[in-house]
Amino acid sequence: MSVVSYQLEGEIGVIRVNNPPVNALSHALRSGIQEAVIQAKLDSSLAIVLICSGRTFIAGADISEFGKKPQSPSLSELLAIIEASKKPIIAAIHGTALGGGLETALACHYRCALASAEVGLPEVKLGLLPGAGGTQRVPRLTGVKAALDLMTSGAPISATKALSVNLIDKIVEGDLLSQAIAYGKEIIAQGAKIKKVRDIKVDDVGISDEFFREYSQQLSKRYRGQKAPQRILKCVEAALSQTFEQGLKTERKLFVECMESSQSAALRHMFFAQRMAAKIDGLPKDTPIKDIKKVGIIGGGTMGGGIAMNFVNVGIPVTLLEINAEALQRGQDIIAKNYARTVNKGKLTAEQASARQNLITGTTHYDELAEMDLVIEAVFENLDIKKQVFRKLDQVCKQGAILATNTSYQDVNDIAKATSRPQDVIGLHFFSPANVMKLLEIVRGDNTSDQTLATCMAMAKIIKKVPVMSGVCYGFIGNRMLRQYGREAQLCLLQGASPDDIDSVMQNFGMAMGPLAVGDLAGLDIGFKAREALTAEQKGDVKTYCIADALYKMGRLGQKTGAGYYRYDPQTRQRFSDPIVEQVIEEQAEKYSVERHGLTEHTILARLTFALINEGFKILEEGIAQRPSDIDVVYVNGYGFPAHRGGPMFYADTIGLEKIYKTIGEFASTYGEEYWQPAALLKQLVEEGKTLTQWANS
Ligand code: T1G
Repeated sequence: MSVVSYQLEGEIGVIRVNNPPVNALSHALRSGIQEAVIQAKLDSSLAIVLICSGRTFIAGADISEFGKKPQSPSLSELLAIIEASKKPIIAAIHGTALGGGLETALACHYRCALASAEVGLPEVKLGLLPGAGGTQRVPRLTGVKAALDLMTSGAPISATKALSVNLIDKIVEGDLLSQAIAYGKEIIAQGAKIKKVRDIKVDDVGISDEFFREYSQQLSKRYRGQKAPQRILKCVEAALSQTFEQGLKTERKLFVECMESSQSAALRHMFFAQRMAAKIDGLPKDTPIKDIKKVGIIGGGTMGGGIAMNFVNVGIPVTLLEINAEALQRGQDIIAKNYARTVNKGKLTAEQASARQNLITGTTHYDELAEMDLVIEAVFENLDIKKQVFRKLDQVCKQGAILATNTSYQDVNDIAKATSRPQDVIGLHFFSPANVMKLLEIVRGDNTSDQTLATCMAMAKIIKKVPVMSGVCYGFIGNRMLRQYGREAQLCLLQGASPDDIDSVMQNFGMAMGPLAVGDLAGLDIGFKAREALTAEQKGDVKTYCIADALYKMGRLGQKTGAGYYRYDPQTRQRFSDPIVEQVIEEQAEKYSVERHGLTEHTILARLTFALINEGFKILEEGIAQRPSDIDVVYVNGYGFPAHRGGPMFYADTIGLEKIYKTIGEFASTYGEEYWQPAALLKQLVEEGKTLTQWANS
């Protein structure tokens, strides 16, 4: 089936694109449009409409073609042909005209769109820049600042907003094709003028070198370490200082730099990894999915309240259960405070916030959960308490209700055994703050049914979460790996580094926050209590957490007490190194006869990241994660790992498995073999000379 068709409708030639699912600009699509434009040139048409079937106008270049041998016509070649047409071409936009899709519309002479349509240039999210004239055409229509905001944010804008900045010429209602044809006839009646965006001069009023310098500084702060945003800025500067053709050449040069960068390879990897994570190997495509119309949540603490918000935000009513009226009120107050914050930021109106809160019914009676389709337990992180809750749920909930635990660590199989319906039991591990963090670890128990699993994967998308399936182990995927990363942070402290040494290394690497600052944010009591629940064997070498334990016992719980690994300004919450902490570290090192030596940044980075990666290999060996890219999705969406490094496992291939394996061997001899045992899979791939990506695709 051809992805492009052409037919004459009166005096209007109609080019129809049909390349599901998003009309991405594959080679076939580019060739098809080229042929159609040439055909229209020769027939009796007086104007041409370019329209797409399916759910959206062209949503961009075909990302899956990147990195492969380019095939003519390139997108730029095609857009030059469109723009050179002697007959006006009208782009008829619906859905989301993104990236190369919007650039195609901008090469047309007119643009109309449904009011529901959106347009955007998300290339920056892939470590790229609009490489088919977008950096040169957009400023000519919108002006410099609006163009930079559009291209460096990568966020789509509504048709109304697009009209206001001249990206589209007309908003139409009803049937897009007939409206676009009518618009074409209007244009013909007005002389069928050819309006080329390239002929417009950029409005540079108020745009100085200082403007670009300041904008560049803002971009450096917002996109720490990323190169594409700065290159977009350079392209827009060229749109002011160079001719259109020269500007296209500048854009091309900088686009190729982006395309060839490891940052773009990593971000493109993350684009597909996130979509792949939603696919469960071996789960039949026709697995029936249950309707989730009513949700019960047990526990109105920070987590329970945040979880509840995810559902009412998409219109699903929630029954929130607490042990007594006071606790319930506290839970509802947490939710109210969260919404008030969102309203203050202007992201919601007060009416919207209140409509959502009105979808939450509080109760202290389990019987009220009898008709729930899904119940999520978010009580204290204690296995016995959780088992009691599930025994109760087993008694009151209707047959077929999905019973989920939000546990971070406990064994989902043990919890399932507390019920008579283990097939309906699953883990839904949200990340705090649950109404903000995108990641949702979906923990499949030994007896979790395909239907329960498929329903939760689908539900995740409805509540706008990024789902990753995990098997059952201590800490699932994210927290299990985090323990190794945290362990090395603690041992680096004991062996010679300061909190700031470690956190600056990891922040310069691109982590949102360093591990010790994260500890202070979460509260050192959380970690201490989690360690208290461990067996001696699970705890490992007692000196590992001696500093964290000492600070906890001093009442230094982190930001909440004004001091932890750092001291915090009570007003600004700015953190400062604290000599008391240095003293605690020295005392603990002496207590455990550990000689402290300065650690290089390279050593700190290698110890923390390779500990993370090595555990990731073990998780893959055990089948806890389906594929390496799932682990990357967990770390980028749940732990602030820089997306432009592709997640820990993609990063491992970037570093090279042999180098990691050898370094782990060196760490074993320097720091002891207790923690530095290379994963068998890592050893195997090094011996086979394979990358992790090759292994995953084999
Ligand atoms: N290329 C190839 N495949 C794509 C694709 C693309 N651009 N966009 C989506 N897909 C696939 C996706 O992998 C999934 O496949 C299916 O379509 C549905 O996607 C020269 C260089 C359009 C908002 O960055 O933002 O143009 O998993 O699950 O949630 O300047 O897809 O079903 O096999 O995301 O409804 C710029 C990326 C490219 C847009 C729809 N464009 N796509 O969201 O569906 S670079 C983008 C999206 C470029 C030019 C530059 C979203 C969507 P599968 P989905 P959705």
